[in-house]
Amino acid sequence: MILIKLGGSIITNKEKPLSSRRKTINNIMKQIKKIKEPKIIVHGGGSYGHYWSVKYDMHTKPAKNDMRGVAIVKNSMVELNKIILDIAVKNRINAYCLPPTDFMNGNKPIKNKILTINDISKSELTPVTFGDALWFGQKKSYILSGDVIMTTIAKILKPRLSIFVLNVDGVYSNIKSKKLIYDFKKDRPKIATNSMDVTGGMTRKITEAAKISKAGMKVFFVNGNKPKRISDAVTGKKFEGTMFRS
Ligand code: IP8
Repeated sequence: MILIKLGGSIITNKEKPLSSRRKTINNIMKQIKKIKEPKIIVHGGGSYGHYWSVKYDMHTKPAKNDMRGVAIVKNSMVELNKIILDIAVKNRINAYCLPPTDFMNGNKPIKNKILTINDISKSELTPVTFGDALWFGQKKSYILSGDVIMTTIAKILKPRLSIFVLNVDGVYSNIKSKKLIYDFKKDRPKIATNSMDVTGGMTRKITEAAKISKAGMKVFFVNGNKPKRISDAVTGKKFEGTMFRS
C-alpha cells in the first residue's frame, strides 16, 4: 500500500485565503491514477483550514475553542475535500471520502476502523481523508494535522512507501550547500514553525516523516509541481526528492 499526503501548500494558494490550485491537483491526480497498488490519500488544510484556524485561534492542543470556529474550520475542510474528491473522480480514481471522525475517537485512533481503511484500499476504492477540526471531549476541540494522520495510519497499516507531496523539492534550506533543516542528531527540526500553519508546516512534516522512518518504513518527500516524480518514486524508476531511511 502507498500512503500519500498532499500538503496544503501544493493543493492551495497559501497567500490567498480559500483558493485551491485545481490545475496542480489535476496533474497530481493523473500521476496517482498511474499507481497500480492500493493507495490511501491524506490532504492538508492550506489556505482553507489554516486560514480559519488562525482566525479562531485554534491549535493542535485540545482547548475550549469557540464552537463557531470549529464549525467554520470543519466546513472549510469539507469544501477543500470536495474539490480534491471531484478532481480525483474526474481522473477515474474511485475516491472514498473518510473524514477523520470515522477513525478517531478524540485524539485516539480506532484501530479496527483503520484496519478497515486498508481493506477499502485493496478494493477498487481509494480512501481519502484530511486534517480537520475534531471534537476532543469535555467541550474541547483540537486541530488534527494530516501529517499526524500519516503517522497514525503508517504505524498500523505499514505502507510500502509513504510520500509527502510538497511545494518544494525537499528538506534542504539551501540545495547547494545541502544544509538540512532537520537535526538528525538532536532529533528535531532546525527551523522555526511556519506562523500560518497552526499544525507546524514543514517542521511537523519532518517530525512525522522521521517517526515513520524510525518505525522502519520508507518515506519520500517529492515536489508536486513535478508530479511525475510521484509515480517515478513508486515504481522505483528514478527518484528526485528527499528520502528518509531508518
Ligand atoms: O495541513 C490541518 O492539516 P495539515 C487541517 O495536514 C486544518 O496540518 C483544519 C488546519
